[in-house]
Amino acid sequence: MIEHKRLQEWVEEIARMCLPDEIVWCDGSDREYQQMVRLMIQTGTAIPLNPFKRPNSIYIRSDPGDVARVEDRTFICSKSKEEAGPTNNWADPEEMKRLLGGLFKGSMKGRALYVIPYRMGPQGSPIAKVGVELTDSPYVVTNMHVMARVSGKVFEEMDPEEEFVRGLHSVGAPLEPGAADSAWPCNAQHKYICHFPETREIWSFGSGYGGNALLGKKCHSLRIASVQARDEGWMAEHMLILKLTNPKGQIRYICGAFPSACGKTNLAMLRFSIPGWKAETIGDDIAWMKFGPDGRLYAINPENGFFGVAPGTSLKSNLNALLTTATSSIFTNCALTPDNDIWWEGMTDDEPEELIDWLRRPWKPGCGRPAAHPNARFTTPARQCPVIASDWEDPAGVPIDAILVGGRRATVIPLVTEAFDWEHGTFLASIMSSETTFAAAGKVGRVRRDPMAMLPFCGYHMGDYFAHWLKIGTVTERSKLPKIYYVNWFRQDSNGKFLWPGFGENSRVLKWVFERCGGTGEAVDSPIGRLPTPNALDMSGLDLAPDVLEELLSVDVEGWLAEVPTIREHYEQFGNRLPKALERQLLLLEERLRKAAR
Ligand code: OXD
Ligand code: MN
Repeated sequence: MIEHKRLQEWVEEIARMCLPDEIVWCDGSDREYQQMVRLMIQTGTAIPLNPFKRPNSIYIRSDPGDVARVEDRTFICSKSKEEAGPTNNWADPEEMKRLLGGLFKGSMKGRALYVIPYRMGPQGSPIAKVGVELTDSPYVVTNMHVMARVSGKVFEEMDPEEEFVRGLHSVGAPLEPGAADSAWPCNAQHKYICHFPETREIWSFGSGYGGNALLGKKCHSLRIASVQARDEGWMAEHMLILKLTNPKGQIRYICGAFPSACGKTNLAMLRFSIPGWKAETIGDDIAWMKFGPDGRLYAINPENGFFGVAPGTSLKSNLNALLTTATSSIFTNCALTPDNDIWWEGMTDDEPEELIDWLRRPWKPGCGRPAAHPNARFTTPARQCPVIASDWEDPAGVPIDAILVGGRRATVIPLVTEAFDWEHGTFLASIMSSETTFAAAGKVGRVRRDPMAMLPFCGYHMGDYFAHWLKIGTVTERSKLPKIYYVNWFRQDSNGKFLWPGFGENSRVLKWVFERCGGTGEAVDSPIGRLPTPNALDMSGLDLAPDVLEELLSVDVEGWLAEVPTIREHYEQFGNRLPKALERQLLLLEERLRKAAR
């Protein structure tokens, strides 16, 4: 038990509601992790993988009705609907607590209540924050061990008066005495992922999967933290953090905001294709940034591991992720090989001759079904990544030189565009769009505007969030702000073929960004921002037809003009909370495009 009165009172209060058989205070030790693994093996939740192929690793299949984040069941329960804004589902906090109180009542019967104290961020970091998740799921305990820094000591290290985020989670499947448990207990019919931003609370019911259940991740580090960041003058963003070193040994740090399953983990672990350059990983999903004493923005990765989308992770797309997951990892909804290892679509060039698919059915190549669920995941410790940067746990964070934003767009958006300044960059980030993926339940492949890749993760009114970004741009000297770039690796030709090779070749864009940050790197003004001049990208060793590069770096004036009314429509939803500066940016863009069209 942790000696902290407010924490103890809260745990007792929740236990009176949920009626668990026992309360287990977690310490984050390896012994505890192994205990949870043994428990999951006993209950049929987990299968140990072949220790000669995948040491210390387990395989888990979820319920088919519980495979992704559920955005339509995710609520921001701020005091007023206005505060949650038009992009969030809102529910009155008192009514939601009443409704959830009914569901949580007795929901942990027959199970243990695990108290998971954790810190998001490195020890001793002024940017880090503490949280506690109460859960009845051993799967959540093991995943939280990997993804957060779980330890009772986090309370010793913090000021007793300091606030901590309180997360409550139940799979919503009480066990009657003597009843057999299911391999993946959940309550697929009654999922609620609820956030109470004013009181820094999260109540999640019914789902055991990923971002719905590992509350330190999306719920705490993005939805609640975005509100804390607004209140305290910092930034909580859905961004990877990458460290780049050039052949002279100069270092730059870059963040990147991309929607779910758009290659953030691949970019975060990319292998530079230009000799002499080095890319190293700081984080693959979330960045918390605060101003340092020198007026620059410093970022930490609040997480401790990677919860990556498995399908498509291959030698070509992400060798480093494969190496990271070679041991001590959790695999969910992948396929199982006859020798008890895992496989997923794209992992190897040749498909295995037989597998057991994620739904426990025999699988053969050509059977017409994917063997792994498209949102199958690996949970793996960041420290195992062969290219983790030596300073990834620097408590001070790393100074950010550039921010990339972008989505998955087949048309219109060029390979890379540099914003004229922070305000223009905020504008570009606020209109970024992407085709939807399997990371969230719902229709796949639809283009939606996903500002700053935060559409599912911003814990308050998106118009105010834009205003917060603009305010950040006024706090320090312009020269100290990161430069902002709008990128698109996913442009296609008329036959649906990708124009840009992507993956490691994205280094060519990163090199240009690096050079621009140092005052070199050629660029030319265009109506949408600054584009690399024809020779500015280092294309040595890459066989790309000059007309393809030209197309990738051209401004589709007609296409952009056609976007303007849709941007206006996107902006209209924010009403009078849309900052005037962004309205002005849209008018300026339209004016520049019309001039270019003449
Ligand atoms: C994730 C997501 O899991 O964005 O990182 O869905
Ligand atoms: Mn993400």
